[in-house]
Amino acid sequence: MTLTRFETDGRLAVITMANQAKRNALSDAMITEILESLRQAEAAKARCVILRSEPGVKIWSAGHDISELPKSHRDPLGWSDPLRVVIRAIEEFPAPIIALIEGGVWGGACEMALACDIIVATPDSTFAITPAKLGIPYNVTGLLTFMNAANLHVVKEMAFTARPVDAKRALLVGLINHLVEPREITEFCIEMARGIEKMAPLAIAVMKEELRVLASAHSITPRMFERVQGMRRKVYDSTDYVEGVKAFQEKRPPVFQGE
Ligand code: YXS
Repeated sequence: MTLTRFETDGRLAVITMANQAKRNALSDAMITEILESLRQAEAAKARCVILRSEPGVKIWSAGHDISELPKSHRDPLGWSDPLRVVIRAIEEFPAPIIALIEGGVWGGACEMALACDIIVATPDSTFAITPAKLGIPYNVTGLLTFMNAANLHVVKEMAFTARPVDAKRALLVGLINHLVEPREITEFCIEMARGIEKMAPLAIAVMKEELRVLASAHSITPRMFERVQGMRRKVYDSTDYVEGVKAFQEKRPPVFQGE
């Protein structure tokens, strides 16, 4: 593993993203390593997992690796996209996952952090929902992750402005569980994990799965789903989608034409 580190003592597993050169962008390779760590944690019957960056970073993760997004005419967030796969793996992991956040959390990484069960962040953390900045039609289950993490008006403001929300506001709106100073956050999360370890793992695993099932229980008809999928296709087929990705790669602000 070159982009992450994995440590476990059998009860607690810690996954550290360690690719600051690319601001921990969630590339296929990075996600493959996170999935392998989750598999090892499950095999070790870990009772709690901490997902973190290296201490002291300015960017926890820059989100989906933009260079790996399809150029156009293909759903950028389809079922088998690595980001979708790791979100499901986090949601289905049979023990609590604590997201230990330091620095900026962008786009798909914001969803990945919010898919974790408990979010603990330092005061310098920020959270940004960025599809609108890149012309990307986020997918239905991805938006549900955000909806389950915060009030709809907050989610809409974050999604429509793509502006980062600072940790203080994130705590106020319930996006995160705790705000903890950098020098204390590791100990804080480990102490919480040690407390979880003492609880009944089978009861926790089933309650986590019940809460996942309940949180995803929304009635949407096949016709409704196909309609929004058709609307999403128009977006990822648009010149705006091409412009969003191109502007990032050319390190300039995007100019969207609405077509
Ligand atoms: O130029 P080099 O080779 O050094 O690489 C640069 C960046 O290109 C690279 N990098 C990324 N590569 C792929 N995907 C990314 N998301 C990504 N972000 C950064 O890392 C190297 C250092 O980046 P640089 O110079 O910009 O660092 P910085 O410290 O000045 O700024 C850090 C950020 C995170 C503020 C800045 O890199 C940035 O704004 N990154 C993009 C954040 C973002 O919009 N993420 C959303 C990705 S798309 C996604 O997650 C979903 C599909 S969606 O958008 O729908 O939610």
